[in-house]
Amino acid sequence: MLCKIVGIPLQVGASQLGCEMGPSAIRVAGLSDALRELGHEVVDLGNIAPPEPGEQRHPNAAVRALHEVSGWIRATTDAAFAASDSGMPIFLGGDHAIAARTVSGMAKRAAAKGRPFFVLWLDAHTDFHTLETTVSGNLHGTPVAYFTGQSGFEGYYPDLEVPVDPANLCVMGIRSVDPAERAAISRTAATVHDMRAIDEYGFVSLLRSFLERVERENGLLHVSFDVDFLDPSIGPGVGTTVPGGATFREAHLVMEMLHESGLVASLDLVELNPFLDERGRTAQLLVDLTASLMGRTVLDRPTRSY
Ligand code: HAR
Ligand code: MN
Ligand code: MN
Repeated sequence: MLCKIVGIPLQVGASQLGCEMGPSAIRVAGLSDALRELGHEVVDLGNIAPPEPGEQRHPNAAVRALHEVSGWIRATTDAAFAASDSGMPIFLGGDHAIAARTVSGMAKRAAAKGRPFFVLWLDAHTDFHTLETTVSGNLHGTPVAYFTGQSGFEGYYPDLEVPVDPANLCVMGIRSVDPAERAAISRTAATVHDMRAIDEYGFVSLLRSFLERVERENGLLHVSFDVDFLDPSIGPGVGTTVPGGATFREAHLVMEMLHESGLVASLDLVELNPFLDERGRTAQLLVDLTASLMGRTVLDRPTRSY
């Protein structure tokens, strides 16, 4: 597989600065070498250039860094669409606001190929705020609402070319949802597995049924991996830790199942904040998880064994 690495060092979508160092830390932790060891070809396309400075205000006075975030989003869509012409793009964040457009760039790619598009969102948070409902004003809490075509982004974020059908969205790992997001996402057809559901049914059965659907419909799958999906005890390098996240083995199992499915077309690795990390261990774990997603196994197993 040809892997295309694209860095998107946006940080002002989060309240705690530092995500702009995320792409560097993931590179330093050895992503390219890990992929090459698995037999993949790797092209590092470098980082997307930052947008022009400026300012834009929103009636919701809480909203922070709107011009900068929307500028990055604008720059990212084209990059995501272009990078996905062949091979598998791996987008290195940057805070999760970048997924507003990695996802919509990939949705555009799927539409160009005439394939249905699916998103697996691995996160402690649903990121389903609009510019009106966000209370913190941190725009990394908005990408899912944006790319599924919720209203309230018009004139602020770039016009959405191909919205993602919420019915094709599966969100896993959830344990922190604001009241407005909770109400809004429950009005959609999105599949949302909070940690309670995962405790009860396990990742395997919940993920398997989603992957079976993607396969049945010959879909293209984008995986958006927020570091805070992980339990803080194994992934401390993120500004928004929430207790009760995925364990080391659960996270690896998810990645291993994704590999076996053969369905993943693109990946985001977001929210890594190297300033908060402990001697690079979260960056290293992200590289190891990506290696699992790309085929690293403990022993040989028959493929598509799920
Ligand atoms: N819902 C909260 C807010 O809007 C927290 C959002 C945090 N988002 C991320 N990415 N860290 O998932 O402020
Ligand atoms: Mn997120
Ligand atoms: Mn999160």
